[in-house]
Amino acid sequence: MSKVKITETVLRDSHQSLIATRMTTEEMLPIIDKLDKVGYHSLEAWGGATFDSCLRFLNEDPWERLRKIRESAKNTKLQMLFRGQNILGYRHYSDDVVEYFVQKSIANGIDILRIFDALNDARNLETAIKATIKENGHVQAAICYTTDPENKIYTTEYFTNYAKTLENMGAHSICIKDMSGLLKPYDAYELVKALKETVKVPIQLHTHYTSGLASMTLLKAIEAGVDVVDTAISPMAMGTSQPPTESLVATLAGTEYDTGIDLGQLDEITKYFTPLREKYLASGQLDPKMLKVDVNALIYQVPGGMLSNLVSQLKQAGKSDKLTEVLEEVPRVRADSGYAPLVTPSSQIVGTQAVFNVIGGERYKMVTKEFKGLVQGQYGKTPVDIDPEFVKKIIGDTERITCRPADNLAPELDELRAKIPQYLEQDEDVLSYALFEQVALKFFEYRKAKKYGLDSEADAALGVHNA
Ligand SMILES: [Mn+2]
Repeated sequence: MSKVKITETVLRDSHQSLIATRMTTEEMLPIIDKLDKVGYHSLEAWGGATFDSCLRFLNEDPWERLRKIRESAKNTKLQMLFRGQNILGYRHYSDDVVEYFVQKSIANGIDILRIFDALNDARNLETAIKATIKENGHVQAAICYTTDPENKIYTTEYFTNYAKTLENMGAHSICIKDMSGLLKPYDAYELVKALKETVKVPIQLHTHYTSGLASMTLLKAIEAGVDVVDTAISPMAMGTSQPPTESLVATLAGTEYDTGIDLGQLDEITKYFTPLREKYLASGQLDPKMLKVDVNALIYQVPGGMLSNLVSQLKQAGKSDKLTEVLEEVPRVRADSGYAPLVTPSSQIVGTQAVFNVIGGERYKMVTKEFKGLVQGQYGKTPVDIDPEFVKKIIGDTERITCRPADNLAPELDELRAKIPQYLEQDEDVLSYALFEQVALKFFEYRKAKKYGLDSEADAALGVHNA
């Protein structure tokens, strides 16, 4: 049995899950050298939320962050999360934007791209996979893990079939992406065993501690032969984040799964992040509520983040008493609309429609634009076909999209560049603009003001961002 390898998430998912992605580059840089010496399989360092947060809240250039991390992490692979044809955004982009984004990510320091699609529609991964292979990057194709109440759709066979498809498309490894902490230990054992029998490439497991299962789930997955697991250094672990790195390393030490990682070295990293955790707690950025075990995800099969969205939508509408009704409506809306895994953006689309169905007094009396898009096929093919009568009820005679949605999109890059010549200071700027238009423009303004020493304007821009 080979050693288990570890991906450390402290630079990406752990602070995304615990402190709304607010860790700054300045807070990261002093510890990169030590992280680099541990012997991790990889450092997860980049993704949609970190990119967005850099521009929107931190007045940082996300590309600059990546280059700085790369500079101090000379030995360890850097990994990012990539939403297939959505890149790091919320809509489908044309192929030329996807290809250019992949090229620039790798040129600036990314080694491994973890690529997924919210509907597990393999066609939405095609372009990103091809581009990554072309740039000599590592394609980690991810399966969004989810469940259905009767275990009829998301069966072991569903996942092994999808993994086989992804391997045939050129994936160098497969990730089970359990974004909501739904994967239970014995199910993980069975799933990993089945995947190991189906595909030849390494299997990695990503989960969240939210429902309190994650450390047990990793252990059972390891016993089933998983190759790599995601963990977070303990001050930034547990709650809605990943299981703690140190505990797993200690658990496996001296066994056939020994990670080879030295606990003493990890302790130095723990010591670095402990005062930062205290700082986040004191400032309120880290809410102790995020740290408690939340079994709602298992009861209602909705992710923790989605649950808090539903609560706040109902509160805004003055209908907080309707939460139970909404939670009962979510699985019905999900069933009506093709049983998508609940992850960005499908979780928001299904959740909001469930809220409308309950507070509107009549189901589908009000239908959101995004829900119509999901039913129409704008996001790709849903895991289960939608009943034609329901389709007609929601989109009338509008034609459905059955091809890969990006096949309908003309190249966008040149047009995007032509819109903002005055702001382009590096090749990558057009990509920041493509993904987060207004937010990127505000950042470009801030950067310009700062560069030319217009301090008052720079401060004003900072104020707007933090509002
Ligand atoms: Mn995650």
